[in-house]
Amino acid sequence: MSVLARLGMPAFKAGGVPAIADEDWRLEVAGLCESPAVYTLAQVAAWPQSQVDARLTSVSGFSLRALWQGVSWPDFLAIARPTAQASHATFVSWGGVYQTTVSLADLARPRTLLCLAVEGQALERVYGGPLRMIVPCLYGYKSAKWLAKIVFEDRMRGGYWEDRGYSRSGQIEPGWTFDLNTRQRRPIAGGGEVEEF
Ligand SMILES: Nc1nc2c(c(=O)[nH]1)N[C@H]1C(S)=C(S)[C@@H](COP(=O)(O)O)O[C@H]1N2
Ligand SMILES: [Mo]
Repeated sequence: MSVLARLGMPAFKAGGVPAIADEDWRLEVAGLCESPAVYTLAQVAAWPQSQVDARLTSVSGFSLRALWQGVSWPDFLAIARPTAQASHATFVSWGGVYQTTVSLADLARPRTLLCLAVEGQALERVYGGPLRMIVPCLYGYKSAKWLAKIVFEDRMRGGYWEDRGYSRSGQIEPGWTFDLNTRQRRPIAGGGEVEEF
């Protein structure tokens, strides 16, 4: 059982949990970039691997800090090579129902990760395995699970939750979060990643 399951992290699955074997998984990189391509999971796992210690903060009121492992956003950018026109990236989950767009400026903040594992264990399917985004500076709905496609674009777009009323920026607002690590309700300053605990 992963740390996520052990700490009781809720598992959101808007758009459904895809039923696809890891061998059949593909990550498509498209849009305004020099190297559009389709990669297998083995190829993604062979890219440089990093680890980030970061808190994922949901707008729905919970958050969890963990050690996430995978490909850092800067390492991914070196592979995809977005053009000068690209200002945003759209993350599409397997099946195409769930998607979300993030500015490249926000993605450039520390600890953005294409995540394959948590604390040494492959991500469980229910938590977005085999591949998900971790964008700790924004609300969790910007961290697409079951990542199938990354499209570089020149503008912000709507998305699954954005079209249902959440902000397109995904900016974390000042307020409260239930910290699953300590099982305490704690105040958060907002304005970026929750780093204070
Ligand atoms: N494909 C997909 N990605 C998703 C979601 C979802 O429902 N489907 N939920 C989002 C929301 S609202 C949050 S807070 C995080 C939560 O991750 P978790 O379900 O692993 O806790 O995933 C995000 N990514
Ligand atoms: Mo969320």
